[in-house]
Amino acid sequence: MTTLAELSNDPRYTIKTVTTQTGIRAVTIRAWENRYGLLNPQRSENRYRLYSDRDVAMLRWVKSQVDQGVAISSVVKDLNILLNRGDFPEVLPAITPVSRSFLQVPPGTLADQLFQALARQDENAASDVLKQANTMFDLTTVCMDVIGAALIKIGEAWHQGEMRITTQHFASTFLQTKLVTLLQAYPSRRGAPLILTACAPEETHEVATLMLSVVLSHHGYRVEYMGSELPIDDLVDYARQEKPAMLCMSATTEETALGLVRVQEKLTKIKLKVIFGYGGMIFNLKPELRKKVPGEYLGESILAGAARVDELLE
Ligand code: B12
Repeated sequence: MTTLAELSNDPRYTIKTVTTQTGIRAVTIRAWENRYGLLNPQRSENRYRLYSDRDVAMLRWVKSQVDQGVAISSVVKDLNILLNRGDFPEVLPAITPVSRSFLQVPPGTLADQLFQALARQDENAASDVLKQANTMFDLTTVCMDVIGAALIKIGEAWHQGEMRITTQHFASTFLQTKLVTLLQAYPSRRGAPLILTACAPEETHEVATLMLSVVLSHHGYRVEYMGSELPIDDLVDYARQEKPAMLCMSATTEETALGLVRVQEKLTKIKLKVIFGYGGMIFNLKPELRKKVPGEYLGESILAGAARVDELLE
């Protein structure tokens, strides 16, 4: 991932803009500056504070630490130690949505640029596009509208024979790694329920499950992403051991959707008290399949699914 050191230090944004980009109130930003010496923004001619891209990213990092329960005084102390060592933290996308009026480039354009860079197997250019996305957009937008959209373009290019398999593997692995990093970057709520996420048996399409995992972890849950092509017995055995509140799975084809019935049967057989939730492309294309798969159908989109999980685990 990109570190704060790689971002511009040019003074650009007023405190009002920074508030929208970070979700931190202006009064809090000023209090952190006055009490703890966090940031020393330059001033415009009329004495307004002006923040740089690096400042904004630093505030997001500080907020992510505070949200994990670390005292602001300790966060600033830790940050200063890191900066003095030249050890800059990673750039995180904003947790709160960024107002569209501040966006210089729409997310779809960045998804196109990301796709083009990966199609050329140009890792540096792809990292630069993601760096820009992380400074401009909130987590959900980076995840769904930039990384997710680029992954779909890559899959489509492969399906249409326009992209060779090695490039598709390189590009998919690059982006899936970025999604996993996002999954690990956000703190879970203290005592939050554990959710296991996995692809349906024999399902090879992983993107939706990974994106669901990122969004659920952004909702504060402890999420363990189990990946694809898991043997059912092992998955059920792991669930018995870990006792998650929920098991969420995604299926893209009819065949893999029907594999979910077997998972549900095994869970029932061992009488595990877990909510079994599912969704995926094929349940949107063939809604009648929802009747065949027992458990909780979570909805037609990842965001709808995460909202349903909130209701179920409330
Ligand atoms: C990317 C992709 C691939 C990649 C997968 C990379 C990876 N590791 O994930 C690659 C190139 C490997 C691939 C391979 C195959 N693919 Co493919 N692939 C796609 C593509 C382009 C995008 C799928 C995707 O990731 N979408 C992104 C996610 C986020 O979208 P989504 O799954 O629709 O999810 C939305 C909803 O369904 C819902 N949702 C999804 N899951 C869940 C879960 C929950 C709990 C909830 C609430 C909601 C939810 O939320 C999302 C929206 O918010 C689609 C075509 C397309 N344009 O959609 C074909 C597609 C899915 N693939 C298809 C097929 C058949 C295959 C193959 C099995 C066969 C083949 N030869 O083509 C192979 C498998 C080969 C193998 N053994 O690996 C078909 C599936 C047809 C069907 N439904 O039966 C499609 C539709 C292409 C087509 N038009 O024929 N594929």
